[in-house]
Amino acid sequence: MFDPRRRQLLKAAALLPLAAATGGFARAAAAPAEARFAMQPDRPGRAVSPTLASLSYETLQLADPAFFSPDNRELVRLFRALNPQGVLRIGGNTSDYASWSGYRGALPPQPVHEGGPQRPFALQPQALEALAGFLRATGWTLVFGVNLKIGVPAMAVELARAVRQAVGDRLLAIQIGNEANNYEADYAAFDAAWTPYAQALRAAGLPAAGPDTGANTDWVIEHARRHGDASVFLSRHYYRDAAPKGSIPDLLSGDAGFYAEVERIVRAADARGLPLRLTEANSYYFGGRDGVSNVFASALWGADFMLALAQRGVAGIHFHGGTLRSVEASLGRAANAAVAGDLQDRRDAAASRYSAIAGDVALGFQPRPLYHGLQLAQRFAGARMLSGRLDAGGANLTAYAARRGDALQAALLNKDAARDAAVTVSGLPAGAAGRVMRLRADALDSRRGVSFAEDGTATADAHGRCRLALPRGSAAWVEWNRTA
Ligand code: BDP
Repeated sequence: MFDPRRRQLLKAAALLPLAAATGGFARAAAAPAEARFAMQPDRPGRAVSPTLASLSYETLQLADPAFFSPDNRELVRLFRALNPQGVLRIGGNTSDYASWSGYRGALPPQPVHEGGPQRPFALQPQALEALAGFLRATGWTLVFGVNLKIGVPAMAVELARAVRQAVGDRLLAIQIGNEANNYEADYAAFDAAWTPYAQALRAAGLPAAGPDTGANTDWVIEHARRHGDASVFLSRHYYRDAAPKGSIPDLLSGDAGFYAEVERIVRAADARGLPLRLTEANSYYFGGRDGVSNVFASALWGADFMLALAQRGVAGIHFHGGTLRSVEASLGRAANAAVAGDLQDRRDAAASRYSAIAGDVALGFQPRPLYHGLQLAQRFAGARMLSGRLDAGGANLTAYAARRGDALQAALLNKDAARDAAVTVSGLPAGAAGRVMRLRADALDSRRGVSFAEDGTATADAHGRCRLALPRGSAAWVEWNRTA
């Protein structure tokens, strides 16, 4: 069994004598692991959706129409560079506090969180217009969540109509309620509240998806059974744990239990011919963990998580983020963003801790470490996953393989804090020329200096084998073409 705490201790012990000699930082610790990854090109798996790398933001982010706007060029560029066909999900806790400014009917008073900024707000038409321009500029489509908590289907449908009028066929689906498992007693109560909304949306010709539950696999399966015929996709959320429990070893230890749940949902989704999307996901809820969610370890986690799920048939994963203010408000907390430091530090501080993109409208935007991990996994978009057998040689490694046309590709992730590895990949065409890109940083806890960039070539030998060095805390993506 992987014992992260012991690894950390071993690493610390091994580094002590070296640290002095190398000015405090040393790469080599435990003996390098010899790993083998046998790709099986004759055993194809799932096709990877082009919409795999997707993002999620709070509805409250729309309170500033300058955020999701075609004029917000830096954000447009970062979205496009991540995925030219991504899906933006607008929702989160604040979607269940949002109303439509154009609605003229009566609204019941909504609960205001004691002492915090989690309070009702009205969406303005300018925000939807700007959002439409942002979607056109990025090429992204939209999943939009409406307020279930308030219990007024008529208001929600007017808002949904306004969204569709603004964004047209870029609207993929409307979702009803955010993590209703937190406020409805059970699935039956949720379904009773949800159904009048769904009927009103359908009558207006608007597409629906759901159930957008927090962590209830059973709800998703029951929802597929009852409403699968009228759904665009099935959805649930994922966070590994609560922020106070977060740590780098915990994050990098994988989540086999969740993968098994996903397999259950995908069976139900397949039976209905529906895609499954994780419409909100990230490392640790309660806004993410500083020093974990926003450092290089999160990039390795994000890439591994995406590929593990793509292999199991998940069509898209919406990493939640946005400004610190919007996410803290979703939790009923005020944001304390004032920070000294250079522009990079200030952008970092202005963003929620788990956001893949840091910054705000005033300061501009920059990628977080996680962003580069998503870029690596997104290289599999449009390819077909292949089976592969990994012998990790005792290190904390994962590996994925895929085929796109004639080319084979692999992602090799060394999530081990202590062990460098060498991986022998087999199953390649003899002599195939491989192009290597590496995801790396100085250390797992680096906030800066993360890159995902070209790093030379790796050519298969006459037996179709290729050996690659994979330093601890790094990943490689390689694409081999048939002709050398
Ligand atoms: C999710 C909510 C989202 C929060 C997030 C968190 O949908 O609004 O921001 O948790 O706790 O459950 O970080």
